[in-house]
Amino acid sequence: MARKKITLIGGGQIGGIQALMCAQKQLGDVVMLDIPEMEGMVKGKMLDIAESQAVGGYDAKLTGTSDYADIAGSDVVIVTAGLPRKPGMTRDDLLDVNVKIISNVANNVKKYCPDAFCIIVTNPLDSMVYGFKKITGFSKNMVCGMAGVLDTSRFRSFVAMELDVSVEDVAATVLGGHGPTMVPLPRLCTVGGIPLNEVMSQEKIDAIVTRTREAGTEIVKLLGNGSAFFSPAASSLMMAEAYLLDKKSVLTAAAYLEGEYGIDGYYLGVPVVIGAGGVEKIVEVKLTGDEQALLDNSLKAVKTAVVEVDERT
Ligand code: TXD
Repeated sequence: MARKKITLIGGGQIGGIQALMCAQKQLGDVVMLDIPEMEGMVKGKMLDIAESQAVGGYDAKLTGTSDYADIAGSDVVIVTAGLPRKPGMTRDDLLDVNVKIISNVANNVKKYCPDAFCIIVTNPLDSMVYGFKKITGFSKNMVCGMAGVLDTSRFRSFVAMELDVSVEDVAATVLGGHGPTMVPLPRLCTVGGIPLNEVMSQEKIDAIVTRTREAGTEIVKLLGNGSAFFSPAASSLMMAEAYLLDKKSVLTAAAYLEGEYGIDGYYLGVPVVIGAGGVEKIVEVKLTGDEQALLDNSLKAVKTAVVEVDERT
């Protein structure tokens, strides 16, 4: 069987870790594309990873480029092209610059790999994935955004840290837009099958919900120059792997909604099944009135950004 081809558009902090993880997981050959000014940087990164393969014991062809012709025939495209946040910035502050970048990327992906499963990572996430789908015209099952896997991973990590238990035993779901209005659902969190509120006080649960909503900002403040990259890289690769290996994974992703959760025509983080068909299914959880109100509030924030994307695309 021929190797799969994975294209990473944007070879910065997240792109570099994604490339390393793709190689280590032997998901396929990897092309990393960046702007012409960064061609040396991406060629250098890919050569560096290639030179680690003899020690790591994995094989992949790794290409750094600024030429879109090199992405032709990709099975998966992951987009991180764009500016990251600096301390004091919100994700929406990136919209103006990043929507131009996403438009350029979308036009090229449409031209060179119209059959790829596309995972958008660039912020502000929910409006950037909306813009990408609008420009490419790709079907909704083949375009999704990565945020929920990361937000859920953060929530699970904080629960595991607090209880001093294996994070593998913590299951959770975080819905909504990727920003401070996201909707962690402690009601659906379990620790080894036991509901969270049986093993943790409400006060501590509330603190974890707040920390999860601000987790990206916490990292931005600590790093001082850029945003999280290890966990976003791992999270986006989990989605790529679900598609390439037809895992039918149940995870939270920004998916295009057409009536689900009472929302129509927007991308928002909801539980989905990802397999060989891309986003094969949107899982509809029955929410309480309060939870639905929080989701609607999160949509409001996303809608504001989408209006701006619509004006610019
Ligand atoms: O959960 C999530 N979705 C996220 C999203 C979590 C963390 C960070 N998230 C966002 O990902 C972040 O706010 C940024 O918008 C992206 C990428 O973050 P990263 O930390 O990797 O940023 P870098 O290191 O600045 O890398 C961006 C690269 C850089 O090399 C640029 O030269 C390149 O993008 N770039 C482009 N590549 C291709 N084409 C164009 N037009 C282009 N413009 C810039």
